[in-house]
Amino acid sequence: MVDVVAMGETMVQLNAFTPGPLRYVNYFEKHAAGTESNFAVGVVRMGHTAGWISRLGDDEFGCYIHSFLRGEGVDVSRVAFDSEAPTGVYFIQRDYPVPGGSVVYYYRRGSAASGLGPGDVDADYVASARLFHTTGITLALSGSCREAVSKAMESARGGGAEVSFDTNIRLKLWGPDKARRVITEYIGDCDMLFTDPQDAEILLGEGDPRRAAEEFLGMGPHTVAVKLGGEGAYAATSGGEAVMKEAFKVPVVDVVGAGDAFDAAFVSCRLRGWGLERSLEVANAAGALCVTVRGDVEAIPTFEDVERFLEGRSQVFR
Ligand code: KDG
Repeated sequence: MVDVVAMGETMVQLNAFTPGPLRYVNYFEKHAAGTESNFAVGVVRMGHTAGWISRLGDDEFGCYIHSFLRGEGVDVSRVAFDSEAPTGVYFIQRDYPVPGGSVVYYYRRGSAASGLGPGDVDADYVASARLFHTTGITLALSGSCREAVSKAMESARGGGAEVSFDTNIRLKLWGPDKARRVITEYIGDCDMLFTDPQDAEILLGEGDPRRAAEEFLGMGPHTVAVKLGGEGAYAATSGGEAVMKEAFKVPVVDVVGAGDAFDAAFVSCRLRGWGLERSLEVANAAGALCVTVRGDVEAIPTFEDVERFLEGRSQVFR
């Protein structure tokens, strides 16, 4: 039994070592990355137990991801290996054409994780957790992934576990109309919803954080957090609370994965019963720390790291 169960695809990320178009990049750094497993690593760092449900290719990259996540303390007992389909891979192009930005290129069609289905979901395992988490990326992967999400959400709710969901719309995986149609069907079954103005615009035709949060709250979740990148985040609850927190200014090295660090820290604070304002501050700190280092999970902080960050007491020699 674990506190939190996350489900979705994890890929090998090949992060360009030099800036510019990928065709001219000769060196890449290998990382294990996937929004839901990033989240699982984040909640483990924050002091909870977490499990990850997925499928991996029975190949070198699958072995790498499996042992990496196990090494991070994530329970991988519900991960299946598939000998017929590969582990997905994606590349990150850096600083081009937008300096400071990243472009993602996926090689994941037909991947092992896109074959995830209801048979991969251990209903008792999910029902015994305190929270189940997934994202719009899993919903985009395939019909069987959507069935797996439905079963996991149903199991969670049946067992009294909360459901958290990040809209995470990736337009390289599906078009805005399908994303809206599908994601909207699932929002009513979520307790905590994470989104950003771009996704809110696609889902509601409303990118203003306050108005979007209000609309989402009317669809079922009791808590909505709207991530605003370098501007911070806004969160509101069905109980009438609402907080806006500015982002921490840090040197930005790699923005990919920051949203997952934010979600994990926010959920962790809420599971501890902390208030909205403190939760948002810790989540902003986790997102800020994450962008200072290459890779998705490497700089997702522990609570102690967040505390030191917030106190500004980090020391060079420890
Ligand atoms: O949040 C970071 C993820 O988007 C990244 O690691 C890749 O999971 C990923 C995906 O499917 O895009």
